[in-house]
Amino acid sequence: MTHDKGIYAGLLAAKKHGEKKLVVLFDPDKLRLKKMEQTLDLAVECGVDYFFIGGSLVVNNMLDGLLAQIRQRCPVPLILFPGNSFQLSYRADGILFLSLISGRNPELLIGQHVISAPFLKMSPLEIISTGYMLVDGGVQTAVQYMSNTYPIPAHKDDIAVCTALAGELLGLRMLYLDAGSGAKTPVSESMIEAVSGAVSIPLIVGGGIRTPEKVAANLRAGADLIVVGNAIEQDPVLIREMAAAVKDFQPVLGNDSGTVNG
Ligand code: 1GP
Repeated sequence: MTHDKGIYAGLLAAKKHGEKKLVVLFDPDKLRLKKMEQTLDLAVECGVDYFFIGGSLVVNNMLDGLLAQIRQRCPVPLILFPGNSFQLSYRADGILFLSLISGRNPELLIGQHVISAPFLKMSPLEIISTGYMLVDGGVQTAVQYMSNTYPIPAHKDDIAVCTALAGELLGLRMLYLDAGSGAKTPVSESMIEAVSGAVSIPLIVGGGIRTPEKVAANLRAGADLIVVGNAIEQDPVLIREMAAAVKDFQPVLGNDSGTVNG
């Protein structure tokens, strides 16, 4: 049976106290062993909060192996971020049970969920239903092609807000605003601010984030979790700066007013 491992409860508590989270995304198809070990060690050293594991197209059958390798080396919670219903494993701690609410592809709104539900119901994973909102990032990303959906236009904050509201009202427990891996233009601060002001569930933001300045700007705009994949994969040492940007934003200890440093 599915387990509550406290991941979501932790995220809700963090949101309540204004604490922000840094997530590193690993795509099992892009494994480079040496960089991987360096990345894991840096993630532990810098206090990365979660790892997301997944990709639009996992072709190398390395998911279990990758999860085992990470687990052996570090204690950071592992959350599946599956591109399809083949990317499931009991070796993770939790899973984003994604509904692609920015799109109109019924397979990704409910079809794949029906297929994976019996597996997930029996699994030890903590299941966190998440409204996934793909936003135009200036290039056609893998997720856009593979999902056969249109992203939300980058400047249509109102569409993003209405989509997010619908997701929250449907009972989804988190929202993920994603410009897609390798996006040229990440999600704008204006869209993040509009969405975070409209809903009260935790907001994940990712896609094309390459600098600590953009991390800080997204947090100021209201993102609760920041996901970085490509940039860290290319230069693992960037974790230090990204983590420092998140840390700068944490609430001042002992201050109940929610004041932040950032
Ligand atoms: C993609 O949000 C993630 O789904 C991360 O994107 O690889 O561009 O950081 P990047």
